[in-house]
Amino acid sequence: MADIVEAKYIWKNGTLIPWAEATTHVLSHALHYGTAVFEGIRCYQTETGSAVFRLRDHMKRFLSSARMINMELPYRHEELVEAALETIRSNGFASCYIRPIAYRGYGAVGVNPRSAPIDVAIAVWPWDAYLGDTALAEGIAVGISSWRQRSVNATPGAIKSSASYLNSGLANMEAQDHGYGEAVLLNELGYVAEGSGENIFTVRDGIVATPPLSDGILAGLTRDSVMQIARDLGYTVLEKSLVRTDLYQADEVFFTGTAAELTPINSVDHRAIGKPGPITLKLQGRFFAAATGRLSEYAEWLDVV
Ligand code: PPE
Repeated sequence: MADIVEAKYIWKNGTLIPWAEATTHVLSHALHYGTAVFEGIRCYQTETGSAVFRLRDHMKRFLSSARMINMELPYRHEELVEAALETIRSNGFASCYIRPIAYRGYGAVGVNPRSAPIDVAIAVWPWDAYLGDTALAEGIAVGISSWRQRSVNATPGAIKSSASYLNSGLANMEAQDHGYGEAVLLNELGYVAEGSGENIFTVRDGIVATPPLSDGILAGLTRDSVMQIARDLGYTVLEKSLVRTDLYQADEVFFTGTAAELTPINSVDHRAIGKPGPITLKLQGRFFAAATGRLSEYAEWLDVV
């Protein structure tokens, strides 16, 4: 969706190395079999310096994804947190996107990854609005994908594995081919799951709803933050299975994600939802205020760089 913007350094296996040297062999296991897990995190500029949004929770999810694919990372949580901060500092960005990745490297062929080494890297680069320049203010059109969400007993959505993102790529390419800004995937049972790289919410009659984790989605940290913000504002927030027509009938629909932040959805399958609604805009405003350190009640979500 975006071309890479190069930075100076990448953290790899414990040290900062020049961006151009962060390469890997073509026979790396992960390249052939998808044996990698990753994270996406954002660092925002705040009034008191740069700060990373929910860094500790992202690194927890990173370790948990790794463990679920039988990869014990050779770094502790605290070391990964510090490595991310060090990578940002060394590159001098006031705001950026952070991409930790752990993968099975060079040294084994065949599907069983266990004899391949575990490599861990953290890259950072500037990444603007994920779904286009007008997306945050005006919203985007989405379409239900003909591809189904990866199944909970195949490549579970709860594991942020590289393998899972072929599914996302297929859905996103199809959506763009059909003129939509993004895809919405239904799970194997036909319930609304998520976007190719976002969680999804509806608002109807003032009630905020989002699919439960058991519908096979990623436990999004933006989703979690927005649910908390909505509850703190006094809204009822339900985690409940949604069907396609729940999206058609909603007063408001929006996506959440680290890259997508809080992106309004203005139509689903060409059924108009309309301009970003009042609750969407209120939550979006509070989300950005929290992420940029303007709300003291959410200060614990930020780690100063
Ligand atoms: N679902 C999926 C499938 C997903 O990839 C993301 C993040 C989310 C939900 C939202 O999770 P969270 O970021 O914790 O709120 N997608 C990441 C990757 C995007 C990419 O294209 O790369 C992201 O937003 O960083």
